[in-house]
Amino acid sequence: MSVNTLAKPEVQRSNGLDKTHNKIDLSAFMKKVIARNPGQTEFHQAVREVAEKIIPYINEKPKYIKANILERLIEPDRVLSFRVSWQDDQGNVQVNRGYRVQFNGAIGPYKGGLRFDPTVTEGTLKFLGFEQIFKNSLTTLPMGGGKGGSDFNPKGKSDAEVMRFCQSFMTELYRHIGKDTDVPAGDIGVGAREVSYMFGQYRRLANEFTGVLTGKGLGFGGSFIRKEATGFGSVYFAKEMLAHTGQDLNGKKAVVSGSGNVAQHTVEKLLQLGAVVLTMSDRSGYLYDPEGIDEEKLAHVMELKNELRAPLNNYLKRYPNAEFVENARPWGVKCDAAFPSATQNELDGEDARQLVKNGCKLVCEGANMPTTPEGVEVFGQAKILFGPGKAANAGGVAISGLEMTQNSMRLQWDPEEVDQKLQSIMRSIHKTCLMYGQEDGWVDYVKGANIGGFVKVADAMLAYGVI
Ligand code: NDP
Ligand code: 2IT
Repeated sequence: MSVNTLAKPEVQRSNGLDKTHNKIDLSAFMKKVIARNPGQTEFHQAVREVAEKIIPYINEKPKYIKANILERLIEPDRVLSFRVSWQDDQGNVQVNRGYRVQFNGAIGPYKGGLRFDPTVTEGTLKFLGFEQIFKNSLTTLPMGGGKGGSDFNPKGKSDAEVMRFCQSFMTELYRHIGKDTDVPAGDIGVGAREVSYMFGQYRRLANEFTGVLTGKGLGFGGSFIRKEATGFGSVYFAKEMLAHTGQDLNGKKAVVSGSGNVAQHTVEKLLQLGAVVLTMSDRSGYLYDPEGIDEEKLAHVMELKNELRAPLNNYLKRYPNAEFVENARPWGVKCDAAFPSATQNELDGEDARQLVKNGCKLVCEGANMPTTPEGVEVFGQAKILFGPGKAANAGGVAISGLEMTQNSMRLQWDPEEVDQKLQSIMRSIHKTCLMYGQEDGWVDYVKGANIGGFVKVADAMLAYGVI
């Protein structure tokens, strides 16, 4: 079989293809990914996790090898980077960098959130945009993968400063997005306030009211359940994994990290399904409430985080029986189920061993790539239920997709209808994971999600020819 980029043996090797069998070799492939994307370690990590599962699959499918699909898939359609100048409350001119990674548009408009956090780099957004391709494909909805954001830090900024930043950011971004081109939403540091400022500026610049951003307010084009969807969806996914082994969440002890959008609604749904929630966390440490974080306490966390924008340790002022452990993560607390819902690489090999040792039987990733590769390996060896982010947290973008649908139809479905659709999408993602990830007496959800997300995108790329 001939492969167009294999004219010379040297090229063949650097391509990661084993020249005798025309099969892709993982380590040669990764060597090239690292050389072509220097310093973008999170992107390397995300690609490796996918490549490990996809390569054995496509090595048996010459059509993908021949079309060099994997190498095309890891190269973004385009990466936009731009200056964002804005004035702070003292009148000083500040400069940040804005980005949008339009990673893959094969199956629909680019879709994915915006992250505002000082740690944001092009590599971070390439990792997130890459994950988003597979996640969006798993939802069954027609959405391509994208991600964007800025190294702007919203912490400690006034509403007026956040507004000026968002308006300046959108003044450049608006020419690159559109309801049928690219539809951003929220992520870390971008919630209802930021989406509203950005949508207001887009509407003003483009002079049109369209579904160009999702996560909008309910009175101006937002969908019911979008706010809750990532957290609810993650718990629905956990419920499916448990049901598959004849169990449920009732009475299970759960440890949750984060206290933002995803964590809050994960806790809300866990409580509704009878679980006992012992922890939440933020950048300063974790909260351990041995009596359980109930609805009333959760409402207080929401007030602290969403309205007062205050650190989580303020919880102790109202509930002094709880503990706050500074600069630590909650994985040492004994539990049946863990829901990492804060950020990437927040649960490492050591944490994973501790969880398994303490009897944890399920880990469901509300965040994107919260578990390090070593951690994933520990869970795999222990054969516990492990739901990777691209499957488990896909409920958020799924309801974003349905917000786009409602905007196109110019109507708004009621909350029960959207929640039903969310549950059915999470069930379908679980089914896809089973289809590709079922092993002897165990389900490899990482494999199932990666291959399940890959096939539709790869087949669309094949159909388009060489693009
Ligand atoms: P938020 O900004 O609402 O909340 C983030 C939470 O994580 C906060 O509690 C924050 O602490 C904590 N956190 C952030 N960075 C760190 C860090 N470096 N170390 C420790 N804690 C940290 O974001 P979301 O809840 O929206 O996002 C959480 C995760 O879920 C991210 O991985 C995101 O990509 C993913 N996700 C989000 C979706 C969505 O719909 N929003 C959809 C799918 C995935 P603090 O309060 O101190 O800032
Ligand atoms: O990581 C994610 O899936 C999100 N931040 C949500 C993206 C979206 O477009 O709703």
